[in-house]
Amino acid sequence: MSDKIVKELITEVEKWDGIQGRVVDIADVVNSPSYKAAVGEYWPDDHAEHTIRWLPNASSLLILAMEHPQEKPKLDWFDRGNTSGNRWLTKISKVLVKWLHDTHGIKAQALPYQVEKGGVYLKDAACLAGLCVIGKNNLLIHPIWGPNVRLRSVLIQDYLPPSTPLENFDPCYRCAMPCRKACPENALAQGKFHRPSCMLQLESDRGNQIESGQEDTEGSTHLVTAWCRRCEFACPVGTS
Ligand code: B12
Repeated sequence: MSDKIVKELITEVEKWDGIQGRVVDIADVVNSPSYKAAVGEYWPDDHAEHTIRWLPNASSLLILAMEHPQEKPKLDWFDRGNTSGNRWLTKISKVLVKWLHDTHGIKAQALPYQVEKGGVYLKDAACLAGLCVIGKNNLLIHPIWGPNVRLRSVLIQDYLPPSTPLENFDPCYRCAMPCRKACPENALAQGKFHRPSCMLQLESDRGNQIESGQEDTEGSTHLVTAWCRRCEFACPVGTS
């Protein structure tokens, strides 16, 4: 029965253009490498203590991946504290929460993006769910979309059978790794992602906003932050 629900759920997710979904066991997610690396950071022993309280005894997590092609840069433009890509994924998560409830009587909860607010480490969850693998650019690599993906998650109270990680997909094997040379702050030059260097570039992006091509409510030029995506775009994998 629950296999059938997962199948129906995935069909429901994939009715949206450029969206894929997979189910993962929440216990595996909170034991994944990012949680170990980030001990003490945004992750209290009792995760009910986050800004939002998780559904009690939740068992599963639905991971949503959205294709974020290069030719749609606006999806990533940061404006009024969010991006339109993230707003779109939030909307989809809420529709799916309602669908799970109305169709199967299953309680679910759309989780926030930020880990400190009760979100999960999305890359780890997407790897475990078999949507992508982690590449040498420290980003997820999707078999079709390459690193041009954005994520979101929905916590599900019932246990739903999880998907399995991808096998036989090793996109960085024998790659010359142009991603490692693409970073203007050399955040990948040592072979391991160096967060403070990446942050320098993103701070610079924040300080150098670009014109969106629209006007704000007062008729002035509307400015947005276009975050650096060079480590994404350097990757040879993907169609977008
Ligand atoms: C905080 C944050 C940042 C911070 C810090 C990033 C960091 N990695 O430390 C800053 C602001 C620097 C940043 C930068 C960027 N970010 Co960011 N970020 C996040 C956020 C909110 C949390 C990530 C985090 O703190 N991870 C914890 C650290 C410890 O993990 P980590 O460095 O990734 O390393 C762990 C994994 O690689 C894991 N791992 C390694 N191998 C394996 C194998 C398996 C099987 C598993 C399960 C795990 C695993 O183990 C490592 C720890 O030991 C997520 C959203 C979310 N809720 O998850 C987005 C997110 C990761 N960011 C994203 C993006 C796109 C970016 C940028 C390209 C900027 C941009 N244009 O938005 C850059 C890319 C930098 C890079 N090459 O990694 C996307 C990634 C999409 C993708 N294709 O992977 C996410 C998922 C958000 C989204 N919109 O969907 N980010």
